[in-house]
Amino acid sequence: MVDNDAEIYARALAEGWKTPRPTEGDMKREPGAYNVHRYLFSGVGTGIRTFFGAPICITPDDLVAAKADIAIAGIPCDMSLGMRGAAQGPTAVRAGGALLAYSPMSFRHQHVDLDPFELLNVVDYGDAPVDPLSMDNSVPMIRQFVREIVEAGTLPILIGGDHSIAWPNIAALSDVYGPGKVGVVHFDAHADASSSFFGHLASHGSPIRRLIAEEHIPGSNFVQVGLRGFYPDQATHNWMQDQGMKTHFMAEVERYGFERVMDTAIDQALAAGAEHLYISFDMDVIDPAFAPGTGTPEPAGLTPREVFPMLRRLAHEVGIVGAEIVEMNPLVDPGYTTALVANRCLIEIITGVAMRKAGLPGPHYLDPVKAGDRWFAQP
Ligand SMILES: [Mn+2]
Repeated sequence: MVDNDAEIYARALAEGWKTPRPTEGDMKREPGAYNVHRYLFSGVGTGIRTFFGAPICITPDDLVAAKADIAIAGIPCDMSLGMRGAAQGPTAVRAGGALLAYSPMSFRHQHVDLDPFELLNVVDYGDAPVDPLSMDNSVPMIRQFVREIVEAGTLPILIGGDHSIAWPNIAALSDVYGPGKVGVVHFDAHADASSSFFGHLASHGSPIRRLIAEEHIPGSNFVQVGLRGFYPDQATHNWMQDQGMKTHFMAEVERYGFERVMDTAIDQALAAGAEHLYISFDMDVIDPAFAPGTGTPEPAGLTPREVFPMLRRLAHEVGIVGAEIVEMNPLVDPGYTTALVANRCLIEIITGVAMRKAGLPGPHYLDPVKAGDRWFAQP
Protein backbone atom coordinates (compact mmCIF):
# COMPACT_ATOMS: atom_id res chain seq x y z
CA MET A 1 0.00 0.00 0.00
CA VAL A 2 2.85 2.30 0.85
CA ASP A 3 4.10 2.08 -2.71
CA ASN A 4 0.76 3.36 -3.97
CA ASP A 5 0.56 6.37 -1.67
CA ALA A 6 1.88 8.86 -4.20
CA GLU A 7 -0.56 7.64 -6.82
CA ILE A 8 -3.47 7.61 -4.37
CA TYR A 9 -2.70 11.14 -3.23
CA ALA A 10 -2.34 12.37 -6.78
CA ARG A 11 -5.71 10.87 -7.74
CA ALA A 12 -7.43 12.16 -4.63
CA LEU A 13 -6.04 15.63 -5.11
CA ALA A 14 -7.17 15.67 -8.72
CA GLU A 15 -10.73 14.55 -8.17
CA GLY A 16 -10.69 11.49 -5.96
CA TRP A 17 -13.63 12.69 -3.90
CA LYS A 18 -15.90 12.77 -6.95
CA THR A 19 -14.72 9.63 -8.70
CA PRO A 20 -17.87 7.63 -9.60
CA ARG A 21 -18.08 4.31 -7.78
CA PRO A 22 -18.18 1.04 -9.75
CA THR A 23 -21.75 0.18 -10.69
CA GLU A 24 -21.40 -3.30 -12.24
CA GLY A 25 -22.93 -4.99 -9.20
CA ASP A 26 -25.93 -2.68 -8.96
CA MET A 27 -29.49 -3.95 -9.07
CA LYS A 28 -30.95 -3.72 -12.57
CA ARG A 29 -33.98 -1.46 -12.52
CA GLU A 30 -36.02 1.00 -14.54
CA PRO A 31 -35.67 4.70 -13.64
CA GLY A 32 -38.12 5.85 -10.97
CA ALA A 33 -38.62 6.21 -7.24
CA TYR A 34 -37.57 3.24 -5.15
CA ASN A 35 -39.01 2.42 -1.73
CA VAL A 36 -36.25 1.15 0.58
CA HIS A 37 -38.51 0.07 3.44
CA ARG A 38 -39.43 -3.52 4.16
CA TYR A 39 -42.63 -3.05 6.15
CA LEU A 40 -45.71 -0.91 5.78
CA PHE A 41 -45.06 0.94 9.03
CA SER A 42 -41.31 1.34 8.63
CA GLY A 43 -39.59 4.32 7.14
CA VAL A 44 -40.42 6.95 9.73
CA GLY A 45 -38.92 5.53 12.90
CA THR A 46 -37.16 2.39 11.74
CA GLY A 47 -35.19 0.94 8.89
CA ILE A 48 -33.14 2.92 6.40
CA ARG A 49 -33.76 6.55 7.25
CA THR A 50 -35.12 8.74 4.48
CA PHE A 51 -36.85 12.10 4.88
CA PHE A 52 -40.36 11.21 6.18
CA GLY A 53 -39.82 7.65 4.93
CA ALA A 54 -40.03 8.92 1.34
CA PRO A 55 -38.83 6.67 -1.51
CA ILE A 56 -35.42 7.45 -2.97
CA CYS A 57 -34.30 8.72 -6.35
CA ILE A 58 -30.63 8.73 -7.37
CA THR A 59 -30.53 10.26 -10.86
CA PRO A 60 -32.38 13.00 -12.74
CA ASP A 61 -33.93 10.22 -14.87
CA ASP A 62 -35.39 8.80 -11.66
CA LEU A 63 -36.94 12.18 -10.82
CA VAL A 64 -38.52 12.46 -14.27
CA ALA A 65 -39.81 8.87 -14.31
CA ALA A 66 -41.17 9.23 -10.77
CA LYS A 67 -42.89 12.53 -11.67
CA ALA A 68 -41.33 13.82 -8.45
CA ASP A 69 -42.88 17.10 -7.28
CA ILE A 70 -40.34 17.65 -4.51
CA ALA A 71 -36.82 16.28 -4.06
CA ILE A 72 -35.40 16.66 -0.56
CA ALA A 73 -31.62 16.42 -0.62
CA GLY A 74 -28.85 16.79 1.89
CA ILE A 75 -25.85 19.05 1.33
CA PRO A 76 -23.52 17.84 4.05
CA CYS A 77 -20.77 20.41 4.32
CA ASP A 78 -19.48 22.31 7.33
CA MET A 79 -15.95 23.31 6.41
CA SER A 80 -16.62 27.03 6.18
CA LEU A 81 -17.70 28.19 9.61
CA GLY A 82 -15.01 27.04 12.02
CA MET A 83 -17.31 24.63 13.88
CA ARG A 84 -17.83 21.13 12.53
CA GLY A 85 -21.08 19.23 12.84
CA ALA A 86 -23.53 20.87 10.44
CA ALA A 87 -22.49 18.26 7.86
CA GLN A 88 -24.45 15.80 9.99
CA GLY A 89 -27.56 17.97 9.56
CA PRO A 90 -29.16 15.96 6.75
CA THR A 91 -28.76 12.72 8.71
CA ALA A 92 -30.27 14.35 11.81
CA VAL A 93 -33.22 15.75 9.86
CA ARG A 94 -33.83 12.39 8.21
CA ALA A 95 -33.84 10.80 11.68
CA GLY A 96 -35.79 13.75 13.09
CA GLY A 97 -39.00 12.26 11.79
CA ALA A 98 -38.52 9.42 14.22
CA LEU A 99 -38.71 11.85 17.10
CA LEU A 100 -41.99 13.41 16.08
CA ALA A 101 -45.43 12.08 16.75
CA TYR A 102 -46.22 11.22 13.16
CA SER A 103 -48.79 8.50 12.82
CA PRO A 104 -47.16 5.64 10.90
CA MET A 105 -49.44 6.03 7.93
CA SER A 106 -50.52 9.65 7.94
CA PHE A 107 -48.99 13.09 7.83
CA ARG A 108 -52.36 14.84 7.98
CA HIS A 109 -51.52 18.32 9.19
CA GLN A 110 -53.80 19.36 12.01
CA HIS A 111 -53.74 23.08 11.18
CA VAL A 112 -54.86 22.73 7.58
CA ASP A 113 -56.49 19.28 7.43
CA LEU A 114 -54.39 18.01 4.57
CA ASP A 115 -51.75 15.29 4.09
CA PRO A 116 -49.08 16.75 1.81
CA PHE A 117 -47.75 13.31 0.91
CA GLU A 118 -51.14 12.34 -0.54
CA LEU A 119 -51.00 15.30 -2.92
CA LEU A 120 -47.31 15.42 -3.81
CA ASN A 121 -44.70 12.94 -4.96
CA VAL A 122 -41.94 13.62 -2.45
CA VAL A 123 -38.65 11.76 -2.77
CA ASP A 124 -35.34 11.61 -0.91
CA TYR A 125 -32.67 12.50 -3.48
CA GLY A 126 -29.74 11.54 -1.28
CA ASP A 127 -26.88 13.94 -0.70
CA ALA A 128 -25.00 16.33 -2.95
CA PRO A 129 -21.37 15.66 -3.87
CA VAL A 130 -19.20 17.49 -1.37
CA ASP A 131 -15.42 17.66 -0.95
CA PRO A 132 -15.27 17.38 2.84
CA LEU A 133 -12.11 19.49 3.00
CA SER A 134 -12.92 22.23 0.53
CA MET A 135 -15.93 24.47 0.11
CA ASP A 136 -14.29 25.96 -2.99
CA ASN A 137 -14.20 22.52 -4.63
CA SER A 138 -17.74 21.79 -3.52
CA VAL A 139 -19.44 24.92 -4.85
CA PRO A 140 -19.50 23.98 -8.58
CA MET A 141 -20.54 20.39 -7.85
CA ILE A 142 -23.43 21.49 -5.60
CA ARG A 143 -24.54 24.01 -8.20
CA GLN A 144 -24.68 21.32 -10.88
CA PHE A 145 -26.45 18.91 -8.52
CA VAL A 146 -29.20 21.44 -7.72
CA ARG A 147 -29.50 22.54 -11.36
CA GLU A 148 -30.16 18.93 -12.39
CA ILE A 149 -33.03 18.67 -9.90
CA VAL A 150 -34.63 21.88 -11.19
CA GLU A 151 -34.14 20.89 -14.83
CA ALA A 152 -35.91 17.59 -14.11
CA GLY A 153 -38.98 19.69 -13.25
CA THR A 154 -38.70 18.94 -9.53
CA LEU A 155 -38.77 21.46 -6.70
CA PRO A 156 -35.59 21.15 -4.59
CA ILE A 157 -35.61 21.42 -0.81
CA LEU A 158 -32.02 21.35 0.36
CA ILE A 159 -30.93 20.44 3.87
CA GLY A 160 -27.55 21.75 5.04
CA GLY A 161 -24.89 21.91 5.86
CA ASP A 162 -23.75 25.36 6.73
CA HIS A 163 -25.06 28.47 5.02
CA SER A 164 -22.27 28.61 2.46
CA ILE A 165 -24.43 26.30 0.32
CA ALA A 166 -26.83 29.18 -0.40
CA TRP A 167 -24.33 30.41 -3.00
CA PRO A 168 -24.40 27.31 -5.25
CA ASN A 169 -28.04 26.50 -4.41
CA ILE A 170 -29.42 29.86 -5.47
CA ALA A 171 -26.95 30.28 -8.34
CA ALA A 172 -28.39 27.03 -9.73
CA LEU A 173 -31.90 28.51 -9.64
CA SER A 174 -30.58 31.59 -11.41
CA ASP A 175 -28.99 29.31 -14.04
CA VAL A 176 -32.40 27.79 -14.83
CA TYR A 177 -34.80 30.72 -14.34
CA GLY A 178 -32.46 33.50 -15.39
CA PRO A 179 -30.50 36.18 -13.52
CA GLY A 180 -32.81 38.56 -11.67
CA LYS A 181 -35.86 36.30 -11.98
CA VAL A 182 -35.62 34.79 -8.51
CA GLY A 183 -36.36 36.55 -5.24
CA VAL A 184 -35.20 35.28 -1.88
CA VAL A 185 -36.76 35.53 1.56
CA HIS A 186 -33.84 34.89 3.87
CA PHE A 187 -34.51 34.06 7.52
CA ASP A 188 -31.37 34.48 9.61
CA ALA A 189 -29.93 36.02 12.76
CA HIS A 190 -27.09 37.26 10.56
CA ALA A 191 -26.84 39.07 7.23
CA ASP A 192 -24.29 36.61 5.72
CA ALA A 193 -23.27 39.40 3.34
CA SER A 194 -19.60 39.84 4.21
CA SER A 195 -17.20 40.20 1.31
CA SER A 196 -15.25 37.22 2.61
CA PHE A 197 -14.62 35.16 5.74
CA PHE A 198 -10.97 34.83 6.77
CA GLY A 199 -10.19 35.65 3.16
CA HIS A 200 -12.43 32.92 1.71
CA LEU A 201 -15.18 33.88 -0.72
CA ALA A 202 -17.02 30.59 -0.13
CA SER A 203 -18.07 30.75 3.50
CA HIS A 204 -21.18 30.75 5.63
CA GLY A 205 -20.70 34.48 6.25
CA SER A 206 -20.68 35.55 2.62
CA PRO A 207 -23.10 33.62 0.37
CA ILE A 208 -25.45 36.59 -0.03
CA ARG A 209 -22.56 38.83 -1.12
CA ARG A 210 -21.52 36.27 -3.74
CA LEU A 211 -25.03 35.95 -5.17
CA ILE A 212 -25.44 39.71 -5.51
CA ALA A 213 -21.86 40.37 -6.68
CA GLU A 214 -22.21 37.73 -9.40
CA GLU A 215 -25.57 39.22 -10.42
CA HIS A 216 -27.58 36.06 -9.85
CA ILE A 217 -30.00 37.88 -7.55
CA PRO A 218 -30.30 41.69 -7.49
CA GLY A 219 -29.96 43.09 -3.98
CA SER A 220 -33.47 44.50 -4.29
CA ASN A 221 -34.80 40.91 -4.65
CA PHE A 222 -33.33 39.98 -1.28
CA VAL A 223 -35.59 40.20 1.75
CA GLN A 224 -34.01 39.37 5.10
CA VAL A 225 -35.87 38.70 8.33
CA GLY A 226 -34.71 38.26 11.91
CA LEU A 227 -31.30 39.95 12.08
CA ARG A 228 -30.01 40.64 15.58
CA GLY A 229 -26.90 40.64 17.72
CA PHE A 230 -23.72 42.39 16.63
CA TYR A 231 -23.42 41.69 12.91
CA PRO A 232 -23.30 43.07 10.22
CA ASP A 233 -20.62 45.67 10.82
CA GLN A 234 -21.24 49.19 9.54
CA ALA A 235 -19.33 48.72 6.27
CA THR A 236 -21.29 45.56 5.41
CA HIS A 237 -24.54 47.23 6.41
CA ASN A 238 -23.76 50.21 4.17
CA TRP A 239 -23.04 47.87 1.27
CA MET A 240 -26.33 46.05 1.85
CA GLN A 241 -28.25 49.32 1.77
CA ASP A 242 -26.43 50.38 -1.40
CA GLN A 243 -27.63 47.14 -3.02
CA GLY A 244 -31.23 47.94 -2.12
CA MET A 245 -31.58 44.90 0.12
CA LYS A 246 -34.72 44.80 2.27
CA THR A 247 -33.45 43.92 5.70
CA HIS A 248 -35.81 43.47 8.65
CA PHE A 249 -34.04 43.54 11.99
CA MET A 250 -35.44 41.87 15.08
CA ALA A 251 -35.87 45.34 16.58
CA GLU A 252 -38.49 45.89 13.89
CA VAL A 253 -40.23 42.63 14.83
CA GLU A 254 -40.24 43.76 18.46
CA ARG A 255 -41.84 47.09 17.60
CA TYR A 256 -44.34 46.07 14.92
CA GLY A 257 -44.89 42.35 15.49
CA PHE A 258 -43.77 39.40 13.39
CA GLU A 259 -46.89 39.09 11.25
CA ARG A 260 -46.82 42.73 10.17
CA VAL A 261 -43.15 42.48 9.30
CA MET A 262 -43.81 39.32 7.28
CA ASP A 263 -46.71 40.97 5.40
CA THR A 264 -44.28 43.70 4.40
CA ALA A 265 -41.53 41.21 3.55
CA ILE A 266 -43.85 39.21 1.29
CA ASP A 267 -45.01 42.37 -0.51
CA GLN A 268 -41.39 43.40 -1.00
CA ALA A 269 -40.36 39.98 -2.32
CA LEU A 270 -43.15 40.11 -4.91
CA ALA A 271 -42.78 43.79 -5.80
CA ALA A 272 -39.08 43.52 -6.53
CA GLY A 273 -39.62 42.10 -10.00
CA ALA A 274 -38.86 38.52 -9.08
CA GLU A 275 -41.01 35.94 -10.82
CA HIS A 276 -40.04 33.11 -8.48
CA LEU A 277 -39.46 32.86 -4.77
CA TYR A 278 -36.84 30.86 -2.86
CA ILE A 279 -36.72 30.43 0.92
CA SER A 280 -33.33 30.42 2.62
CA PHE A 281 -33.89 29.39 6.22
CA ASP A 282 -31.03 29.51 8.74
CA MET A 283 -31.97 27.65 11.92
CA ASP A 284 -30.29 30.37 13.98
CA VAL A 285 -33.17 32.74 13.20
CA ILE A 286 -35.04 30.70 15.81
CA ASP A 287 -34.31 31.43 19.45
CA PRO A 288 -31.63 29.08 20.86
CA ALA A 289 -34.15 28.10 23.54
CA PHE A 290 -35.93 26.17 20.77
CA ALA A 291 -32.99 25.49 18.45
CA PRO A 292 -29.68 25.35 20.35
CA GLY A 293 -28.06 23.00 17.83
CA THR A 294 -26.59 25.54 15.47
CA GLY A 295 -23.14 26.97 14.74
CA THR A 296 -23.71 30.60 15.69
CA PRO A 297 -26.62 30.78 18.16
CA GLU A 298 -28.01 34.24 18.83
CA PRO A 299 -30.38 34.83 21.78
CA ALA A 300 -33.80 36.52 21.48
CA GLY A 301 -34.92 35.03 18.20
CA LEU A 302 -38.16 33.89 16.63
CA THR A 303 -40.29 31.09 18.04
CA PRO A 304 -41.41 27.96 16.18
CA ARG A 305 -44.99 29.18 16.59
CA GLU A 306 -44.09 32.30 14.60
CA VAL A 307 -42.01 30.49 12.01
CA PHE A 308 -44.14 27.44 11.15
CA PRO A 309 -47.23 29.30 9.86
CA MET A 310 -45.00 31.72 7.99
CA LEU A 311 -43.18 28.95 6.12
CA ARG A 312 -46.55 27.40 5.20
CA ARG A 313 -47.79 30.80 4.14
CA LEU A 314 -44.86 31.60 1.84
CA ALA A 315 -45.13 28.25 0.07
CA HIS A 316 -48.94 28.42 -0.09
CA GLU A 317 -49.82 32.03 -0.81
CA VAL A 318 -46.74 33.14 -2.73
CA GLY A 319 -45.47 29.87 -4.17
CA ILE A 320 -41.84 28.81 -4.20
CA VAL A 321 -39.36 27.26 -6.64
CA GLY A 322 -37.08 25.93 -3.93
CA ALA A 323 -35.99 26.17 -0.33
CA GLU A 324 -33.09 25.39 1.96
CA ILE A 325 -32.83 24.76 5.69
CA VAL A 326 -29.28 25.25 6.94
CA GLU A 327 -27.05 25.39 10.03
CA MET A 328 -28.58 22.47 11.92
CA ASN A 329 -25.76 20.93 13.94
CA PRO A 330 -26.74 17.74 15.80
CA LEU A 331 -23.38 17.59 17.62
CA VAL A 332 -24.46 20.54 19.80
CA ASP A 333 -28.11 19.50 19.99
CA PRO A 334 -28.20 17.40 23.15
CA GLY A 335 -31.98 17.17 23.43
CA TYR A 336 -32.66 16.61 19.70
CA THR A 337 -34.65 19.84 19.95
CA THR A 338 -33.15 21.43 16.87
CA ALA A 339 -33.45 18.30 14.74
CA LEU A 340 -37.11 18.16 15.70
CA VAL A 341 -37.75 21.81 14.88
CA ALA A 342 -35.79 21.60 11.60
CA ASN A 343 -37.73 18.51 10.61
CA ARG A 344 -40.96 20.37 11.31
CA CYS A 345 -39.82 23.43 9.35
CA LEU A 346 -39.30 21.10 6.42
CA ILE A 347 -42.77 19.57 6.58
CA GLU A 348 -44.35 23.02 6.99
CA ILE A 349 -42.79 24.08 3.68
CA ILE A 350 -43.97 20.87 2.01
CA THR A 351 -47.45 21.38 3.49
CA GLY A 352 -47.56 24.90 2.04
CA VAL A 353 -46.66 23.55 -1.42
CA ALA A 354 -49.47 20.99 -1.08
CA MET A 355 -51.95 23.68 0.06
CA ARG A 356 -51.14 25.65 -3.08
CA LYS A 357 -51.65 22.58 -5.28
CA ALA A 358 -54.96 21.83 -3.53
CA GLY A 359 -56.11 25.41 -4.15
CA LEU A 360 -56.90 26.07 -0.51
CA PRO A 361 -58.02 29.61 0.20
CA GLY A 362 -55.67 32.29 1.52
CA PRO A 363 -54.63 34.30 3.24
CA HIS A 364 -53.21 32.33 6.08
CA TYR A 365 -55.53 29.35 5.83
CA LEU A 366 -56.31 27.42 8.99
CA ASP A 367 -58.79 24.55 9.13
CA PRO A 368 -61.98 26.26 10.39
CA VAL A 369 -62.96 23.46 12.77
CA LYS A 370 -59.55 22.91 14.31
CA ALA A 371 -58.88 26.64 14.47
CA GLY A 372 -61.84 26.92 16.84
CA ASP A 373 -64.27 28.80 14.61
CA ARG A 374 -67.05 26.77 16.25
CA TRP A 375 -66.41 28.41 19.59
CA PHE A 376 -65.53 31.99 18.77
CA ALA A 377 -67.64 34.67 17.14
CA GLN A 378 -66.17 35.74 13.79
CA PRO A 379 -65.15 39.39 13.32
MN1 LIG B 1 -26.83 32.20 7.91
